[in-house]
Amino acid sequence: MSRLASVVAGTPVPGSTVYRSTSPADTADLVAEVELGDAGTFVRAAEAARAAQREWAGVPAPVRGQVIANIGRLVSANADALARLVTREIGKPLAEARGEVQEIVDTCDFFLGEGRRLYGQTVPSEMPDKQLFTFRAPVGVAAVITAGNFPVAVPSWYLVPALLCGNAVVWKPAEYASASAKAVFDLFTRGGLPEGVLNLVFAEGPETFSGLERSLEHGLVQKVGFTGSSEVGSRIGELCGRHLQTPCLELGGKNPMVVTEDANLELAVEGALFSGFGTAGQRCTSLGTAIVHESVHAEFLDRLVAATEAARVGDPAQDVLFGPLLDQRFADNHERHLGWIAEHHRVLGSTGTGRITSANPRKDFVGDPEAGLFYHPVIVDGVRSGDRIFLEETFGPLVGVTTYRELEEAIELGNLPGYGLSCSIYTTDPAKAFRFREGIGAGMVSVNNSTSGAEAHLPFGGNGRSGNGSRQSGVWVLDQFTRWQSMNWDYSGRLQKAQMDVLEV
Ligand code: UN1
Repeated sequence: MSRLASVVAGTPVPGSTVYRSTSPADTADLVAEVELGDAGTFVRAAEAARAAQREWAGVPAPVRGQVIANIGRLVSANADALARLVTREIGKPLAEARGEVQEIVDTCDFFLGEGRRLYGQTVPSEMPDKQLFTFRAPVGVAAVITAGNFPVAVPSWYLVPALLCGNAVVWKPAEYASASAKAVFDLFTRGGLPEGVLNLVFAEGPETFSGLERSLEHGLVQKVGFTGSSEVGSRIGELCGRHLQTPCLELGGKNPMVVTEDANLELAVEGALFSGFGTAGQRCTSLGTAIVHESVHAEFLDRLVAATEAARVGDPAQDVLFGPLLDQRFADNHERHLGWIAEHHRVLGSTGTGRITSANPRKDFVGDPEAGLFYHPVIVDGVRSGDRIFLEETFGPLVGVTTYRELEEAIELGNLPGYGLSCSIYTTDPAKAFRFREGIGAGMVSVNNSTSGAEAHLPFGGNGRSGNGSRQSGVWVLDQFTRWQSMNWDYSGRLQKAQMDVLEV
C-alpha cells in the first residue's frame, strides 16, 4: 500500500482529506491512500504549468519527440507491473490491462515521429516578393481530466500529443484509479520532462470543477480535455464556452450493433459478447443495444444467451471475460439500472441478475464472488424505443436487444438515443454496410467487428451526447493541442497593401 499526493512542479503537495483506493475485485485490498487536494491545489498546478510552458515550447519539437520516445520505452519496460496494477486497482482483466498499456506505447510510437513533422505550410501571396507561412503553435496549458475505466491509455491520448506539441499539462485522474495514474505520471516524468511541465492533481469532482473555473478566470488554462460522463462533459463545455474555449470532450455512448438478416451470426454473437460484457460493459464504446433483424432475432438471442452463460466471470488476474465493476458508485448505478428493467422486460440468462453472491451464484465463477463488486451479465430482450434502458448509457454488464424490419428503421433506432460515439453492423452485404455508415450519426463505425476496440491512430470521438465533435488520436488530435498561426514576410522593400496592390491581369 502506498501513500500518494498531488505533484506540482515536481513537489508533492499534501492534501486535506484522504481517499482510500481499494481493489474492486477484493474490497479488503487497500491499493493506496491518496491525499486529496482542493481547488487551490488545482490552481497552483495550473500556475506551475504556465510558468514552465514557454521554456518547454522552446525545446525543438524533434527533441520533445525524443522525450516521448523515452516515455514509450519506459512504459514498455514496465508494462507488466503497470498492467498488474491496473488490474488490481480497477478490476480490468489482465489481458485487457496489458492491451491498455500497449495503447500508451502505440500512442508514443505515433507521436515521437510527429515531433519531426508538426508541419506548417508555405502559401503563395497575392503580391510579389512576399511569402506567407502557417505554423502550429502550442495552445499553452492543457487541463486534462480523465475517467478511471481506461486509467492509463485514455490519459495518454491527451498527455502525449499535448506535451509533444509544446504544452504544459495539469492532469486530474479519477480518484479510484489514483495508483495507476501515479505510476503513469512517474514514468512520464522520468522520460525527461522538466519540472512543472506535467503536474498531477488528486481531487474530488466539485473541487476540481471550482479549481478549473478559477484557472480559466485567471487565464491559466487554454485547453480542457475531458473524458467522462455526458452530464459532467456538458457542464465543462458550458464553463469553457463562457471563456470562449472549445474543450476536447470524450463522453458517453449508447452504442448500437445492427445484425442484418444475412449476417454471420457466430461472429455477431462474439462481437456482442465482447463489447457488451468485456470490461463489464464499462467502456464508452461498450455495446448498448443489439438491433437485430426480426428474421434472425430468435437465433441470435439463443446463441448470445448460451455464449453469455458459458463465459468466465470473476477474478480479473485470471483468464476471464470480465471482472468486477470499477467501484461502489458504478455498482450503485448498475443496481439503479437493474431497477429500470425489473418489471417491464424479458431478462435472459439462467444465472439471475444483480450481485453475484453465494445466495445468487454464478456457475463456474472464478474466485470468491463476495470479495468484490461482481455482477451477473444481463441480457434484456424486447427493449422499446421509449424505454430509459434504450435511451440512456448504462455503463455496466447489461445489453438490450430489439428488432427491426427495414435497414432505415435500424438506423433510426441507432440514432434515437442521441449519442454518437461508436456503432457496428454485422452484414455480408456491402450495400447495407455503406448505407448504415451514411445514415448513422456516430463518429466510429465498425463493419463485422465489435463496437469496442478502436486503434490508437484513428480519429476517436463522438457527436451529440457523446461529445462536441472533437477527435482524439492520430494527426487529428493536433488540432486540439495546437492553434494555427500565420505569418507573412514582405521582402519587396516597400509597403505592399493586400487587396489594393494586387497585379492587374
Ligand atoms: C473509453 O472507454 O473511454 O475503443 C475508451 C475502445 C478503447 C477505448 C475506450 N480503445 O474500446
